Amino acid sequence: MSAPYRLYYWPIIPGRGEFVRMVFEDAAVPYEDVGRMPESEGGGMKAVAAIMKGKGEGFPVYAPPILDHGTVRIFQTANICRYVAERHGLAPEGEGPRAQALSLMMTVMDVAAEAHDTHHPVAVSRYYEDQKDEAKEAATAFLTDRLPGWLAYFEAALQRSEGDYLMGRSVTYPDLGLWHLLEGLAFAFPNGFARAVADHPALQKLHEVIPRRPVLAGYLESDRRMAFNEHGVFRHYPELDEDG
Ligand SMILES: N[C@@H](CCC(=O)N[C@@H](CS)C(=O)NCC(=O)O)C(=O)O
Repeated sequence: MSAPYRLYYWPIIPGRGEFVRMVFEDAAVPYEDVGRMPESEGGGMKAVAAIMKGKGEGFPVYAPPILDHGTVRIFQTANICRYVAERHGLAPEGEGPRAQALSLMMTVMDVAAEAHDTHHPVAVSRYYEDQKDEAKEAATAFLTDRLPGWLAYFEAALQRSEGDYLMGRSVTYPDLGLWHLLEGLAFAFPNGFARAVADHPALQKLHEVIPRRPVLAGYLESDRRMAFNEHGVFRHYPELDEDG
């Protein structure tokens, strides 16, 4: 029997951990969500904190999400998604396409990081309430100057693909990541996102079809899927949205 997958991520937010869950869930691969397990079973926040920032035994990892798989311990969201997807049929075949898929996933995570920084433009270590004015400025710049370009890029990537998905006719992990990114942006900036995505038919189609995938649909409708909230990467502060 192969070693279990153990995902370490904060239990109270979907956050970056959700990009990894999307891959496990779509591939119907069992995994232990350690941060969401009881402390009595070795889970919870403490278990996550115990191995981050180079603590704990073995390969030093920095920030969650972190994945343990037997003797393999890795971090960085895009890299974890790649690792799982390549083992479970959600990555393209061949070295070149696999490297391209990783480029796409890393770009998804770049946009997620910029979306996060709209509510924490001064310092991640300080409260949103202490940087609200700067956050408004950053969110306006993100929605005006940055988001249109990111979405136009992904639209072009989908249009140029030989199929309906980023890497061709089959869903691969960057499609799942892009879908979750679109969900997060729609939650955080309902007005700004609706305007930005309006003239991007391929993105709209991807946004519609991914949640219809039979296995994934079961997860998305279940209470295992955590709702977005005001602690995670994507936060809805109405005052930061367009016309907010
Ligand atoms: N580039 C990393 C960023 C990881 C990250 O920022 N993780 C957050 C949670 S989403 C965290 O807990 N960071 C702790 C810290 O930086 O101190 C990735 O994509 O995984």
